[in-house]
Amino acid sequence: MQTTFVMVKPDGVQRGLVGEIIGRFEQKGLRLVGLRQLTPSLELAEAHYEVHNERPFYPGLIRFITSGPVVAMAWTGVDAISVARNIIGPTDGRKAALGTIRGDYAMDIGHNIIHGSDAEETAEFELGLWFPDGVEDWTRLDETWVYE
Ligand code: DAT
Ligand code: MG
Repeated sequence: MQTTFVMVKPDGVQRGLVGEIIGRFEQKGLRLVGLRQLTPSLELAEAHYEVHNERPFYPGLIRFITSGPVVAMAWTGVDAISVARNIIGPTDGRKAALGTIRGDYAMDIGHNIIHGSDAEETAEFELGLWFPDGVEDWTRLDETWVYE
């Protein structure tokens, strides 16, 4: 089992997609172990996107992600990191395949609705950052039907 960090960005919240997005992860069979809504502080945003701090789009990205509420989530499942990235789709909404969240709802590379951790170390770092008190482990009874 892996746990991954997923975040609905301010555009996804403002466009009323939170319920739809949570539903997709939930229906896939992932287990929701953390959920909070907040407007990220500058400090939190800069820590989250530290790897991109030399990129030309970085100032705009920080302005965007701190512009309003986001919905931060932790999802657990077998290979949860890559499963979540597949549900999310590639970065550029115009190129992302229909059926992915970005492919279905995004028209932009910056305003692309949602974030998902890209590797085990990243997931661990991001979960610690957004869920400093940890996440809540619980038993989702239908996992006996989700997994063989
Ligand atoms: P992803 O979110 O798919 O992991 P990433 O880690 O390469 O993509 O970039 C982080 C975010 O930065 C991305 O979701 C949107 C923004 N971004 C990336 N490349 C960009 C670009 N060329 N122009 C504007 N924003 C960009
Ligand atoms: Mg990334």
